[in-house]
Amino acid sequence: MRTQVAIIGAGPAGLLLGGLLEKEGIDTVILERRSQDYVLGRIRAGVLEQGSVGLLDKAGVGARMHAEGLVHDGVEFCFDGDKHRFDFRKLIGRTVMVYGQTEVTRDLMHARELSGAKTIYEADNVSLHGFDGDHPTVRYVKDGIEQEIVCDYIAGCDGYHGVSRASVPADALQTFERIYPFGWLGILVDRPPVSDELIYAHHARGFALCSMRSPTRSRYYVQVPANEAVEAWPDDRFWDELRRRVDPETAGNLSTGPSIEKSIAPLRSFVAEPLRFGRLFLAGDAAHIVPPTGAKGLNLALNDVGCLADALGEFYGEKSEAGVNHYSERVLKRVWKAERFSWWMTSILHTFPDTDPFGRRMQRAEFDYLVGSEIGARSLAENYTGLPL
Ligand code: FAS
Ligand code: PHB
Repeated sequence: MRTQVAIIGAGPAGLLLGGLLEKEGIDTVILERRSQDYVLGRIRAGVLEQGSVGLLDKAGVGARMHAEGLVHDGVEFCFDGDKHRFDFRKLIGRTVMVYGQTEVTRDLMHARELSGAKTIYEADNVSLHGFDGDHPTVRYVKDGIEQEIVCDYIAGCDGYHGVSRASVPADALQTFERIYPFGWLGILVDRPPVSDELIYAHHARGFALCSMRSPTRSRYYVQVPANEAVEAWPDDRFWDELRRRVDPETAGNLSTGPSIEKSIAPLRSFVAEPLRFGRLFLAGDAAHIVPPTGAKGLNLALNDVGCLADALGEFYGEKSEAGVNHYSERVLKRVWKAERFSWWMTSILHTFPDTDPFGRRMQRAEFDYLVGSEIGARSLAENYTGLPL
């Protein structure tokens, strides 16, 4: 099989890249290890920056998002029971879109099916070859038969545990990592959200987040120890803990019910540098990971492939290599700023086992500063709604 760009991974990064390149008339094949249903079954991100909304519109998949997504003007922080709303629209004239990653993925999959572009699900043993030369190839096994794709470029959109970054010689890559001593236990429940907007809660017992997917479906998280087992958290224990970490009004308004999904996500900050190796590019979680506190993971992934699609469009359209040569440096500048914001949000909102009384006062002072300073609040708003692409 021959294609112009072979994309590894049918998560939001791979699917959006495929959609944007197809719009430019660039031929792609996506190889995905899992089944379509498995990919759709993952419950992950929920908040889109305006830049991400624009990229999904550019790919022609924004209709359902605009019809069903929830535009939010702000978020609330709750610190040991004291609540404060940050009004992004008033502070900097920007908003965010609440629309689950599952729905983004579903819309991208549907558009790709309609375009007729090739996606190979349940592709086993994917391996990358010759990307340090001009004729890279990708091999995989489908239904027990070994296949090969000859291409011009390979886009590694296969997430943190994917094969793409692992295919780069270790001495060609520098990585930066911080692993947090806790995880997020998340549940999905078909009950109305407790609040019109997200509530990020800091409490001595740990962080909690009240989010949503629609007016009838809510998403909640509580911070748990890093090695916690989800089996230790029956629904009743989750609801009791969530009530203890939010303010009394929110606790009293919670509409609880049986969880339809429950899982624990580890938290880490991670960046690989650079993001280009000859004819191989890394994008999305294959390139970087942020703790979900700043709602940046999905948005960074979408921005990466927006840049990569522009670069490849220049290569094929204008025969210019400027974009592909600049991709890594351009993307990493914005990635590191989002890494900083995600680390900062995580640092002020979570309880760390080694935080002493002084450290807890510093966390409270961060909150009090944001509440009392319009400049501080505008900085929060600028980062949360997304720095310029
Ligand atoms: P993905 O991991 O989504 O997709 C990679 C795809 O590549 C997968 O479908 C995988 O099956 C496939 N793949 C892997 N190895 C392969 C191989 N060898 N061959 C072929 N295919 C292969 N972000 C937020 O903003 N907010 C959140 O609340 C949030 N919660 C998260 C919870 C969890 C448990 C995780 C893991 C991440 C969370 N994230 C969150 C971040 C998440 O949304 C990612 O940023 C987003 O999925 C990135 O998309 P991709 O880069 O496409 O990677
Ligand atoms: C979610 O709704 O899943 C969500 C929202 C905001 C975050 C993280 C997760 O910061």
